[in-house]
Amino acid sequence: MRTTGLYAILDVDAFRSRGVDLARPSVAEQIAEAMLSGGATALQLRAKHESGRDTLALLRRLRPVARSAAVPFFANDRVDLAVLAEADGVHVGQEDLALEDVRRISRSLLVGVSTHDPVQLSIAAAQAPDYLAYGPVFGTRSKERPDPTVGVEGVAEAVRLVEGRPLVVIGGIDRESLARVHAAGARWVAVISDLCAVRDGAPDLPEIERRARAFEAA
Ligand code: TZP
Ligand code: MG
Repeated sequence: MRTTGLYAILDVDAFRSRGVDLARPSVAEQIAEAMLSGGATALQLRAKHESGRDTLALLRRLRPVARSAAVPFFANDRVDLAVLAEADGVHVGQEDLALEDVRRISRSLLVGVSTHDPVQLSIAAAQAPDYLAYGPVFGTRSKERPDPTVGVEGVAEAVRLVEGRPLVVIGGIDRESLARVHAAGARWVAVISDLCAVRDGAPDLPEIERRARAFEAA
């Protein structure tokens, strides 16, 4: 797994709030293709308010898209859905199943763990997940009840703490702030909002690809 560049998160609510319904035929697939054509090194489906059934359907639609691009595909929160959809991995937060329990369910899933302060990060790092996530770096509107922001100083601290383990930073990162995040030592950034390009009620696919490339090339 490449752990640099862009970790693209396709977020159902973020697109819905901009008037785009991912359940419509081929919309989710086209957005994922645009993100991957732009060079994303990982893809996650994030569906915080969909039913398990609808989330699984979306995961199954996106599974072959990520496979064609040879990019690891992650489910969010739900280990059961990750297994059923044959995703490559699952991303779990502090309130989801613990890493050791995810491993009891599946030995082969890649596992990423969200952390929000240096203590959580150190504890998670000691358990050696496939990658660690840290943030929010900046203010974000993509998360309900976000933890306090860590800022670029927090990013630098996280980079020191993880001692070379795969680390993705997240939260309010856009094309404008990217240089500061890189300057703090981060090499892999996860993005929701700044990839949500929508025009006339439809995803602006060339623009999504262009934006993904901007994160990838930086
Ligand atoms: N975890 C910490 S911040 C965040 C998540 C899932 C949301 C990131 O979204 P955005 O729109 O890129 O700020
Ligand atoms: Mg979670």
